[in-house]
Amino acid sequence: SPRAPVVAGNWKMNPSTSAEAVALAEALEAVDGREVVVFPPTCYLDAVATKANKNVALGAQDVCVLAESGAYTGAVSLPMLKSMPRVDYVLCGHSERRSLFSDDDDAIRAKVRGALDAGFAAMLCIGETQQEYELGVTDDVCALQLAKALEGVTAAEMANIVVAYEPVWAIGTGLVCPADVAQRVHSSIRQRLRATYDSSVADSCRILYGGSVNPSVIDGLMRQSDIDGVLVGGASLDAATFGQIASFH
Ligand code: G2H
Repeated sequence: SPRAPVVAGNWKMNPSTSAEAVALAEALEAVDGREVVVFPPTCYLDAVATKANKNVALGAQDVCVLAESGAYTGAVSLPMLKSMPRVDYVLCGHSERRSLFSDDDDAIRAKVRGALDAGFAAMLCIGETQQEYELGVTDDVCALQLAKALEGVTAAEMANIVVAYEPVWAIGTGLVCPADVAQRVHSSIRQRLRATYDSSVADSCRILYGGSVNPSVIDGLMRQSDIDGVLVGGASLDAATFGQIASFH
């Protein structure tokens, strides 16, 4: 594929201490020809930036776009992230943000817009629930989430968007979406990008798979023509395991 593969690690609300976060950061390895990215908790970003291999990119798991500063207790703004060293990405629309923190389509669109305007790349997560999967509406759900989050995003700005397809039923469950099923959805997402934008946007946009990715399934996933990388949760918390995933064949 003409697209540089991305192997991203979403640490979620882990590890429990900054000492462990630093140890994990120090153990991260870059891999030639692959973009390795990690999303640590925001409170560890500075320490991770200091310790991590310079060829590993960093991202924030979330951002508050209500204001740049002010009375927003607990929130971290885009300028704050911008002032941190080495932060390139903002994760937007993760299913845990959607389900546990009430991030709706409008909020996600605002975060994507804010991230792009502030000069970050946005990694946009979309994906259907188990019920939607069983109803056979996966493509429609993904198309709608994609359309809403990317409303107003231009073809030129699409260079700074990475899409992550994460079927909710495969997240943290150990149930990996079969590679051929994921390929079919990725192809449908790329088709949507082609219809909304053009072939050049569709052919250059990286579409990652996420959901219980582990070393035993990575090669099968990466052999699919429309799977351009992975977003790894649980398995990214062990540097050796994450390194194995990043060194897929
Ligand atoms: C999906 C994924 C990372 P896990 O949320 O974003 O997590 O690999 O633990 O299923």
